[in-house]
Amino acid sequence: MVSTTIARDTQIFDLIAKEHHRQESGIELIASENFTSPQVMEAQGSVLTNKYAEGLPGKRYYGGCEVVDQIEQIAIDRLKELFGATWANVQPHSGAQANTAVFLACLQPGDKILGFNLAHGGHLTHGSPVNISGKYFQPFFYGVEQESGLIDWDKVEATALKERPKMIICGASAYSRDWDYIRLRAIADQIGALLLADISHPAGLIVKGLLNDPLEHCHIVTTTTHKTLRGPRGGVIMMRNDFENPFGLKTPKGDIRSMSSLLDSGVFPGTQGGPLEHVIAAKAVAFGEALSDDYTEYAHQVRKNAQAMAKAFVDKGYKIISNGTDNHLMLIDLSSKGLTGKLAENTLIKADITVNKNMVPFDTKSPMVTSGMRVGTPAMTTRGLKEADMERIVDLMDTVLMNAENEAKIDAVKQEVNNWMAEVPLYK
Ligand code: DSN
Repeated sequence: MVSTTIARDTQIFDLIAKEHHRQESGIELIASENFTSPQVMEAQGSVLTNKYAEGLPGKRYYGGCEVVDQIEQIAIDRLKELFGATWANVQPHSGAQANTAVFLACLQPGDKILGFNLAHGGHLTHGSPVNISGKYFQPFFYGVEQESGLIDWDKVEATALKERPKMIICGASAYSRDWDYIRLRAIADQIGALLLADISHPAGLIVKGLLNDPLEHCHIVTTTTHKTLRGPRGGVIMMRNDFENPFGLKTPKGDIRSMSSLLDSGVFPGTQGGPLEHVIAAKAVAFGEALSDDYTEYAHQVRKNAQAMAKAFVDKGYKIISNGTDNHLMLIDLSSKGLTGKLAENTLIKADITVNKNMVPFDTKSPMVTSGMRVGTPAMTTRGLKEADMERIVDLMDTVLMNAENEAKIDAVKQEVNNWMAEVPLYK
């Protein structure tokens, strides 16, 4: 039997135990991280990891897929219900994979794409020259206004009309405001472009109606499943309405293909092989959780906490890009406090408070130093914290940041953080 003949890998399991302790004992503010439920991890750690299932439910290239077919279909159905989609593919291994599959399905090498500038809060996979999206396609960018920190839709329109991209991409990694999908669709329609929304960050707030609905207006929507959605690490692609591909791509028989069939092929065999059915099962569990009333309450609290946190930072004289937040995160410009993002990240971690350094729009510092930090509330809201706790977190962060050279003060904050987190255990 496998279980009795293989020695336990204590080297790895000891490290997993250490990581568990790190997560339990610290304050987690990375906006893209969250804590899944035990049943999500149980599904992901199941025997499903043993199964190959290339293809789609009912149309596989392997035998023995009767059970995983049911699991994947449940994941698809729950996701469609959650977002009001009519078509979904739950196989992308990540958000980057989901986006790459969309590009393969919709574009030809060299086609123009227009995305939100990475240096202003956009994402690597929306045209960055170091990513396949910027190497295989011709990227153009829109950004935020220096004064307001907001996207100017008129400028997006002007760039779109000038460059005439085949695809406009909206969505961000570090933008705390909502998106005008109606306006973006109107811009896309003027030039016959496809509109892709990558809602990886705010997806969990969108499903509860706390932010504008991208599926109503965007041709295609991608998201990761592990940020506000609180599922396993992974990606998905969705549409509310299927349509014929607008650029005339035909099958070998000469038929015009529907966008859903192109997207399915963009995932497999286009950019992936066997789907991770254990992760898909975990996605199904997470989508089921997200359909619950408990999750509705959670999503509302994530946003209330972000607003309380933003106010607490502003009250202490910190500059938040765009002066506030509509979603779960905020981007803080630390330059007026005489700090860099790198110093903030490295100092806060000494007190077991985890954030990430982040470029701010028009940053003069390199991506490895940066002038800002990004913070978000999804993880600590999962932990049960409320608005008053956000004020306490900001107090602790401010103490650390204003005493970056004072090891005794930082150590005292670390003690407080560890004692506090022991009172709100993550996995009982
Ligand atoms: N790296 C993720 C984030 O932190 O936002 C996006 O891929």
